Amino acid sequence: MESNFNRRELMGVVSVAGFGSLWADMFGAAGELHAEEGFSPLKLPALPYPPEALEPVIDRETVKIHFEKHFGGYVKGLNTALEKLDNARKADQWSDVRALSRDLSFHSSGVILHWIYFSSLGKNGKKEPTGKLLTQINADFGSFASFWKHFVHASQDVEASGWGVLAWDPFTKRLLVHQLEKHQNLASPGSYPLLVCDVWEHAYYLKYQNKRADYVEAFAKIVDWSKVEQRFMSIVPG
Ligand code: MN3
Repeated sequence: MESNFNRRELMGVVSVAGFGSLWADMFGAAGELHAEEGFSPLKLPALPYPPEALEPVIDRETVKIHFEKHFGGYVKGLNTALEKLDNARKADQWSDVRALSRDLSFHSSGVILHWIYFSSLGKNGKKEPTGKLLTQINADFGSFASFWKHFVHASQDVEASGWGVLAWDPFTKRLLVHQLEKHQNLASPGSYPLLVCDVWEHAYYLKYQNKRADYVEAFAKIVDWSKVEQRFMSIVPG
């Protein structure tokens, strides 16, 4: 069953229930990474709103460069890593397996996080969670206000480049706030990101320069909690 090998391999890195639908949402039918023969690369999906839609919190230019060049770069990097691993298997040549495994983790995590980031934002979205997600937030953090402080401080305080993440951990069955370094370090295996705040400088530097804290504070204005709730309900049924 050569035809889905790369997809299975990738899903092994990121898989929990629900990632399948995220992947289909992002890449559609092209998310089946292999055609019958040979390697079929993923294509950058479309930005789900015009690039100026998040102004004034995030300027048009930043959204455009971030989505097309940076997110696009991770899609390209993921394709390269998958293709090189494909070639390594065919040639039975394993001298680069450590570097390629690192590239696979870095770029696949970058792709998933960027899609969750861009598809969770909108200026006129739902400003706070309700329903089952709110109940879970209250159970795990005490209150929405207490959770949000934790998320903001974790995001502001990432060392160098990374992310603040609200994630569902299917093993402990609770919500966690993670502070990811780069895209993949300090995560819990199998935890599913629900809401992410990108604090790489490319996400805010044109408008906020070195004031990361101001960007993270303003981020609250563009989170669309209906998107976060949809994601939560898709992975925690019932
Ligand atoms: Mn980014």
